[in-house]
Amino acid sequence: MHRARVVLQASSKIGNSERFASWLIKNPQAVAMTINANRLKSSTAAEPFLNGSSSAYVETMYNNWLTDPNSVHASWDAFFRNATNGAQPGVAYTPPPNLAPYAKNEVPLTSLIPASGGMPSIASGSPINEKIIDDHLAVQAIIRSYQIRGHHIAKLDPLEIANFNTAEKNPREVIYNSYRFDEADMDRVFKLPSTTFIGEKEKALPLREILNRLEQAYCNNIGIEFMFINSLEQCNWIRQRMEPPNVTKMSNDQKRLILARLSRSAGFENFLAKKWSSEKRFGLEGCEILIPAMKQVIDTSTKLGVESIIMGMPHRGRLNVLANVCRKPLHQLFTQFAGLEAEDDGSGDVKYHLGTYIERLNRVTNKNIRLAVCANPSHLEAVDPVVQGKTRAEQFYRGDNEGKKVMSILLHGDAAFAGQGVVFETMHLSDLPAYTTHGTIHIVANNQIGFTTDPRHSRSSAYCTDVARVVNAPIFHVNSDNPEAVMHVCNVAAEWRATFHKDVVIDIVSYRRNGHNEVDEPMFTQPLMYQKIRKTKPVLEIYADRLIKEGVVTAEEVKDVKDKYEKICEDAYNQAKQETHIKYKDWLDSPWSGFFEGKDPLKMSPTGVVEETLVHIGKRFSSPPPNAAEFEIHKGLLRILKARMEMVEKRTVDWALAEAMAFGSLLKEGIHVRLSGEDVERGTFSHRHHVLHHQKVDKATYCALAHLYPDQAPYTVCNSSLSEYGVLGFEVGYSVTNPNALVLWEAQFGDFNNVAQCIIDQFISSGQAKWVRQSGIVLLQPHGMEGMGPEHSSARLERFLQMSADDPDYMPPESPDYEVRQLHDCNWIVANCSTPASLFHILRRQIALPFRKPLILMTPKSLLRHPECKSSFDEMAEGTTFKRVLPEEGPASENPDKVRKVAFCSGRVYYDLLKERRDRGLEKDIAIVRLEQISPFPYDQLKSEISKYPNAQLVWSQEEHKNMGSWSYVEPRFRTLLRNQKQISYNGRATAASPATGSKAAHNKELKNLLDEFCVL
Ligand SMILES: Cc1ncc(C[n+]2csc(CCOP(=O)(O)OP(=O)(O)O)c2C)c(N)n1
Ligand SMILES: [Mg+2]
Repeated sequence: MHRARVVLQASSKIGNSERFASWLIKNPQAVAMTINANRLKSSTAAEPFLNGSSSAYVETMYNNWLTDPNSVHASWDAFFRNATNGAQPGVAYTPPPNLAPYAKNEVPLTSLIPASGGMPSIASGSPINEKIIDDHLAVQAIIRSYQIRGHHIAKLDPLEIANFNTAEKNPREVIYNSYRFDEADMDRVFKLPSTTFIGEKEKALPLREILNRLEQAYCNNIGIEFMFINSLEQCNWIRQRMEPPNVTKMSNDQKRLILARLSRSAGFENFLAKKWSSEKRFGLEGCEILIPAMKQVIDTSTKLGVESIIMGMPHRGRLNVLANVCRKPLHQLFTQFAGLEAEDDGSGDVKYHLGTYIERLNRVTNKNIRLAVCANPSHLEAVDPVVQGKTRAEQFYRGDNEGKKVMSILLHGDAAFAGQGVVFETMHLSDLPAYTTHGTIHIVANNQIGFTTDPRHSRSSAYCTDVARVVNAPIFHVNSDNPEAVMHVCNVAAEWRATFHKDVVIDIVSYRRNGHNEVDEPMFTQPLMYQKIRKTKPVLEIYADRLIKEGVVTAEEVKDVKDKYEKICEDAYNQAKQETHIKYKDWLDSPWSGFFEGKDPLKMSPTGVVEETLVHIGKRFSSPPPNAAEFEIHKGLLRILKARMEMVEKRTVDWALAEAMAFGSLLKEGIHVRLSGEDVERGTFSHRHHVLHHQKVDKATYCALAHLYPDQAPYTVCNSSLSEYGVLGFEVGYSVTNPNALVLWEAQFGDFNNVAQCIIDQFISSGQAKWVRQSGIVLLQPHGMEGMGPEHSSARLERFLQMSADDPDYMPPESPDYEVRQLHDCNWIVANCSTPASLFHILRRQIALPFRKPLILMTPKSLLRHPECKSSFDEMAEGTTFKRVLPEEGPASENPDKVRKVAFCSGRVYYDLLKERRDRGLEKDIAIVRLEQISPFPYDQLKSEISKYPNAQLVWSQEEHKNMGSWSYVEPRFRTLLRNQKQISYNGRATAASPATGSKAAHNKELKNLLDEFCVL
């Protein structure tokens, strides 16, 4: 393949600070050019940067020409023919035989001929100097190279210590590859390709100007990564906003606004430092520009129609964001430093984890805006999916299907953004139909350090933002010391989100002036960096000086703004001193207006429903789509639907039907239901089948539960990405947005909840206690020892029970509202139901409660098809309720005095016990009592069960190993209940390290032992 190539004889080391043009002509070797003698044979590999459209274009043409010379334009045909025939440099080209107009982006070679300047002139029919083609291609390639790699040499780091691009020794050299032009070339005019906007209205520019403009756009204080985006429209959109000269120029008013915001941002940190010098606050010093940046994103987004913004952020600068972005009353913030007791319930959280919700007028746009910062745990980035779920939910309830009114902003630290896997999981939700929030603006407060660790030890990627590349998000790196560049990038990011509804990243490259927190000594570990920081002026000073020099503000004005804010802080400080208590409620991020008002906090609505409703839902759920004639369903499914219909006719339900009836009846009552998780539409165990697929037409589906009643609430059932941490976090966020929804996450197998442990511990178990924020989320956790090996048997019931906050030594006094009172006081509900009716009621009870509590529900696998695991409509009809305890109802209950053993159990083991007792003819001797709800512990109902059987020994039967399952939770509570008058013993597997054996034989043996022991009287 012939490739025109100009080779630099020797390369030289070029300093980053040198301007391209001056560097070029300063370098004596640059003018020494030779034409590659072997140009016909030069390989593609030897020209790594020539992978742009121009070189590819010539290559493709050449290859086409090789197979069919008529397939290329006649001028290229002539050129390739001459060149391959060994024409000397500059004579291979002959002008085209006709003068047909050139297509867009096609280069008329004659236009490249310089009017003068030592280049050979061309007369019609004479060969053209090949250098003209070479140079033209070189210019195109250089433009493209700037677009791809300009960020490598952009001046992004205010400290000038970063080495963002470790892969390339001399990135500038890579941008130009081996191309060099001499001084005379600099004034030659080159046609600009359609993929650049540096010319604005100009179609051609002198080379010098081309290079200067590219330098300005790509190598100044903004570095853009976007050329990996596989949409030409989107790439052009970015080029259009970043390439024209002076795009970052601001008006004087805008400059003054930036300065004022910067002054507040810095003033806030200074004030805290002054008043509470040794208190941890994770100050923003070094990245104060974050506040004006966020405000700019919000201003532009509001202008573009956004009305509500949900934010998630880590510790760094959080108080500043609450004060200056959300305008949280300053005195409320300052009371957090005062060590006051709380007025309301809960255990609270440290000040830099608290959330807030505020509705206010945006003064710049004069529009009302709602801002929420989600409360978060210390676990960095864990809040990301929660914010997304909350955003999605708000969009859903507003009918904002394109994300035009509600959006999210996620803030990140550089180390956490690169290090935490949940960032990746959250990014991958960004474009999924049931999870997208239509674009998130990510802002990285990149202080180039994580606690005490340098980037070179904390990530393997060049930038901390590389994770965003997987979703084709453009990434804008920007030097925090150039506030106007930062604001420009913020505007572009907000516009990008509003235009394409896709994620975008702003990486504010800054530094951390103090230690990780205010009591840390950074010189222990980063001595050189901190020597540099000590010599670096704060950005406020840099920018104020610049604006004073430009005559935009006076020094007095700068001082005035600063003093005024200090006075505001001082007044708030004095006001805070008057406070005697703090209120956790002041920090709620998701208020449920109208939900609690006027409700009896201990009154539950009924959960039973009229039979007509059960029949209606049952029939719809068991029927093919109304257009069944055209909608071809899989034959196996037709059989399942038929079996369902038979159950409805017999007034019975299995697990799947009971679940559908719970959902359907709630939908009828106007409660939105959302079921999310891996493969939930069909169900891991192929039992659910909520979405029927047309066997012949792609994407043609039918969901009966979405079409039960004309005025029902919407039903969402969605297969998620293969993520637990991310997706469960998302659903938690969704669930806290509106109490009138049943939001469920199903684990594929219960043990996969391990991967979401952070969400379970930090948000679900403790969310209300820390942040007064309730959630009624339901976790469906397939659980059961069925010989499937260690990883598909246990949902780790014991862990959930261990985190239940009820005191094992305290039995609440009996009262008529015992159940609801216990539920009110608990942190969550843990249950292992054994009947479809229990499932039906417990799901409905989530909504019947006058408050919201998370429900952790162990769900069955083999019971889904167990002939005995059925319930009658009678157990779900009007007037029926959830039974926390299912008493013995067989022969043993008729002669309780004769009963010699009462086995308490929960979940599927009941059916094993039942069979064994029947097989051994012990139905009069052993009573089996089921705990359908394990926590809160149903003391009241168990008490009456125990007293029913005065002569019986008591055992707790479980299929899990002794150090797992419910035993360690129920044992001390039974002890409290029995008051040492009686003992309860353990019947079950021995202790183990692994949740279940991998050997079927060992499994069967263990089960046999368990059942043998159960039958010992
Ligand atoms: C998941 C998790 N791991 C570790 C920590 C402990 N930790 C708190 S801040 C921090 C450094 C964070 O660095 P970076 O993300 O760059 O934010 P910065 O503090 O620099 O703003 C670490 C390791 C944590 N809070 N969460
Ligand atoms: Mg950092």
